[in-house]
Amino acid sequence: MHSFKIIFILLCTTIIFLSSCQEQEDDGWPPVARAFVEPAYVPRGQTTEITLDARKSCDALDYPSFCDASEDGDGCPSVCPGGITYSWDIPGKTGNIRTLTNTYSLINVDVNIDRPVEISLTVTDCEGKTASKNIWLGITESTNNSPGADNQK
Ligand SMILES: [Ca+2]
Repeated sequence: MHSFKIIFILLCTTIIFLSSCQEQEDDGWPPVARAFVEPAYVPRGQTTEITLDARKSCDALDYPSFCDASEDGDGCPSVCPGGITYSWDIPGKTGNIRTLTNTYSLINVDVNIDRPVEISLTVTDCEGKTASKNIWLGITESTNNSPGADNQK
């Protein structure tokens, strides 16, 4: 019976701890992460440039006015308050990331992969809240093996 008492006390402590955490919601909501990759497939084992686009990410619930609704804007800025920062995890990356905006919302990068990989975007708002989005980058066989290339000769 003694161990039941300890478990009960632990349970109560956990509940009190969790409820105290939930009271701290006044520093806002997490941002929203959106990410796209172009092209969606790269040749296996060949260094290929891809474009990663996170410009539709933003702190949508807290600062909707910072969300970029345009087709070819720079995306949400990395300023505070209201902005977000962008962090990419790119398996198979070779060389440096080349950013096309003032932030890392739109980047070019070379990759060389021999299997499909999952690219991860993490965005962080000014309150330190984060959101992540994973996107798959697939592979195609090299052109010599692709159906239709040699077979049409
Ligand atoms: Ca927020």
